[in-house]
Amino acid sequence: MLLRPSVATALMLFSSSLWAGSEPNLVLLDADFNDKTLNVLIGTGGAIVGEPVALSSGLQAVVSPVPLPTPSLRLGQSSTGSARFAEFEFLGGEEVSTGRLSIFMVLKPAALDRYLVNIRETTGATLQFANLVLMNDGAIALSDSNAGVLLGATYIPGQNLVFEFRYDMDAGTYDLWLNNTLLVNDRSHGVVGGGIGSIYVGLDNTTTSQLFLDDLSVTRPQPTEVFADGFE
Ligand SMILES: [Ca+2]
Ligand SMILES: [Ca+2]
Repeated sequence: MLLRPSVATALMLFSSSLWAGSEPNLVLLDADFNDKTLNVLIGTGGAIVGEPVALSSGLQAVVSPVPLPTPSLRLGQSSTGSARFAEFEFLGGEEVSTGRLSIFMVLKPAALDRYLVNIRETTGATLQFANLVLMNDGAIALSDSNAGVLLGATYIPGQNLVFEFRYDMDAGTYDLWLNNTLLVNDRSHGVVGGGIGSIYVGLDNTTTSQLFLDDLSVTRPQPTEVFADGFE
């Protein structure tokens, strides 16, 4: 324990020296919906206010006091026929093409149905950094620019699904965690060039049920976290 203050000081110095000059935003998005008006359609003010930048026409994206412990975003649609999404971007419209990036979210599906999470560039949605599909048989599929796989995990209605995508943009790979279990390690996303700047969370064209989204956050993991691992 006596070493802790000096370690902490070293970490602070390490961190501040590494970031000196550029000082990038460490938190690019933090959407927890806790300060939003309940039971009305979410606004589209963007990351600065923890809101999406756009909602597909016909998507019902309402801030709900239940069923998660704090307010969350309930995604539903009144008719099938189109896949519909809430689109989130990062502070300042930033697109991340180097370093590390963590994308964290909590999903709670109301029933077995088809729910989608797409990770894309800032403007447009052609660079497939990830396509996550919760399928209507409870299976979970993942693809990107490379061929898809069925993950070794399933979901059940009402379950809290804590997903975290951890990208290494320099290596062109990512890890995917679900409820603290590593599902995919160092998978190549296959995208050449470009960067990550948007997250689409939504419902497929056949989906009739609802998906709750909370605690969507995008961060650059701090070098101190990597550094600290060496002392454990
Ligand atoms: Ca919340
Ligand atoms: Ca890894």
